[in-house]
Amino acid sequence: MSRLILILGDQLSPEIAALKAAQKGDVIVMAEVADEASYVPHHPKKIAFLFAAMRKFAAALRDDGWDVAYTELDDTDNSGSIPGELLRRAEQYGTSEVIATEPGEWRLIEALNDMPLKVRQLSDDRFLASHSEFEAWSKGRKELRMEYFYREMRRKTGLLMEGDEPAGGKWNFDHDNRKPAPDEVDFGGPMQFTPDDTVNEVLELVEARFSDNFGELRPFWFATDRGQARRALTHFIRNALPKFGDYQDAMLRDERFLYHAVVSMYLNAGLLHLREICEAAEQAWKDGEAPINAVEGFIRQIIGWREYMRGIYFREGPDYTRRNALKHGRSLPPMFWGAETRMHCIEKAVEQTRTEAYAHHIQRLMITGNFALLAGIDPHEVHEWYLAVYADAYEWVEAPNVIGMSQFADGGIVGSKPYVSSGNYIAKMSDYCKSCAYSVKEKTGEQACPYNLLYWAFLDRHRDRFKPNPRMAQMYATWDRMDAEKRKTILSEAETFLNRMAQGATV
Ligand code: FAD
Ligand code: DLZ
Repeated sequence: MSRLILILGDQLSPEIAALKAAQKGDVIVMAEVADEASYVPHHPKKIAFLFAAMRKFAAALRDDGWDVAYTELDDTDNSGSIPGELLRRAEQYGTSEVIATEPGEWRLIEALNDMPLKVRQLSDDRFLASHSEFEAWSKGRKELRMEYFYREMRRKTGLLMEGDEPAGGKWNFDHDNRKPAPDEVDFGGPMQFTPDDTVNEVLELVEARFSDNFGELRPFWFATDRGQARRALTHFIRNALPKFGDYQDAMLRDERFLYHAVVSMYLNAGLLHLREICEAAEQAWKDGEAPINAVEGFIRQIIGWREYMRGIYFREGPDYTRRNALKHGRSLPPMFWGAETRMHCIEKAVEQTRTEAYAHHIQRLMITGNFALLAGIDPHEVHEWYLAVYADAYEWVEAPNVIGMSQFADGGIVGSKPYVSSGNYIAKMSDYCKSCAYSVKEKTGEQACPYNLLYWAFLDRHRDRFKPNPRMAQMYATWDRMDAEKRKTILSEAETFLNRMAQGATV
C-alpha cells in the first residue's frame, strides 16, 4: 500500500526527511491551503514566493519520477487545511499512513498528531542541532547564552576551525564589526529575478485573493527555485560578504539591504541548505576574498543564532508565544501597518517592509522592536505582526526573536537584558534622524525624539526587575543622577505621548 508523504511549503528541500524515507509508489502530498495562507495576514510577496516555489518543487519531483498530488489554492475540492488535504488524499489513494517531516510550528505539529490517520513525524534534520541535542546542551545551565552554544556548533561542523582552535585565534570577531553607516554603499542589493510563467500565474492568484493584506506584491523579484537561490547566494558571497561584518548593524534610509545576504527566506523554505551557505562563506575567507570578521560574523548568525533560536522555540513549548513577562498590554499602533507617523525611522522601516517583505536584523530589533518594547505593546500582537509581514517568518524562528530577543516577554531566556535604546543609538548607526520631524538631540519638549522619552520611562517602569541587573547598572545610574524635575518631565511627556498614540493621534 502506498503511503502519503507530506511536504509543507517551507520543506522544499530535496533532502527533506520525509522524502528520504519515501519510496517510488508513495504519493507526495503538497497543498496550497487557505488555513496556512491566512493564520496571520501574510505579506502577499511571502505567499507568492511560497506558492511559486512549491509549484516548481512539485514539478521537479514529478520530473524525477515521483507521484505528486498537488492541490492549488483555487481547486474546487480544496478542503482548506493540511489535515483536510491529507484526509482527502488518504481516501483517494486508499491509505491511512502518512510520513511527514516535523513542521516548524506547534500549531501544525499538534494538528498532525490529532489526525485519525497514522502520521509519523520525522525530525527535521536540515538543522544542526536536534531537539535532544539542544536539550542536552541546555540542561543544568543557569543561563542559555548563544555564544557557548555557537562554539559547540563550530566544533560540530568544523566550520572556521583549525584543529580544536577557532580560525583566526578567536571565536567571535564582533569587536571589529558594528561600524556606523558608511557614506556610500558599493553593493546594489540582492540578485533579482524576472517572473517566469509559473510565478506570473501565482502572482495573478495572489493578487485576486490577498490584495487586502498589508504589503506590495509587485515588483516581485524573489528567487523561487533552488537554482535561482544558489545564484542569489553566489552574488552575495562575491559582492557583499566582505563588508557584511563591518556594516552589520548599520542602517541607511535609502539602502534597504546594505551588505546583508537576503537569503533567510530561501534558507527557511528549504531552497538553500545552511551548510552550502556557510561553506561558501568559509571558502571566500580561505580564498582571501572576505575577511575573517565578516565570515565569522555571518556564519555565527546561521549556525549560532538561527540554531539557538530554534532550540529555544522547541524547548519552551507551545505556550511560548503567549509569554508576557513585562505585562505589556498596549495595542500595536496603526503606523506598523503603514499609517502616517512623524518618526522617520519607523516610517522607513515599515515602508520597506511593505514593499520588500524584508527588513534587516537591526531594523527589526532596534527600530520596530525597540519601539514596541519601549511603548509597552502586547508582545503577542508584536509577534503576529512579525509573523505576517516578513517573507522569512515561521514561528520556530520568528517567535524566539520577537518574544525572546526583542520583547523580553520570555523574562530573559534569550537575552540577559532587554534590547532597548534611546534615539542616540539610532542616530549613531543610521541616517534616519537627519530627516525626522523630531529631534534626537532634544530630550524633552514637543520636538523630543519619542525613543528618548520612552527609553527612560521604560527603565523607570521596570525598575524592580532591571535595576539589580549589573548590565543595566550604568543606565540606572545615569537616570538616577538626572535632575528630579527633568525626570518628572520625561515621565509625564512619555505618558502623554503614549496616550496620544492610543487615541489614534499621528505621533
Ligand atoms: P543576514 O543579516 O545576511 O544574516 C545571514 C543569515 O543569518 C540570515 O539569512 C538568517 O538565516 C541568519 N540569522 C541572522 N540573524 C538571525 C537570528 N537572530 N535568528 C535566526 N537567524 C538569523 N529571521 C528569520 O529567518 N525569520 C524571522 O521571522 C525573523 N524574525 C525576526 C524578528 C526580530 C524582531 C528580529 C530582531 C530578528 C528576526 N529574524 C528573523 C532574524 C534576522 O533579522 C533575519 O534572519 C535576517 O534579517 C534575514 O535577512 P538576511 O538573510 O539578509 O540576513
Ligand atoms: C506560510 C505558508 C503559507 C502562506 N501557505 C502554505 C500553504 O498553502 N501550504 C503549505 O504547505 N505551507 C504553507 N505555508 C508554510 C506553513 O505555514 C509552514 O509549513 C508552517 O507554518 C510550519 O512552519
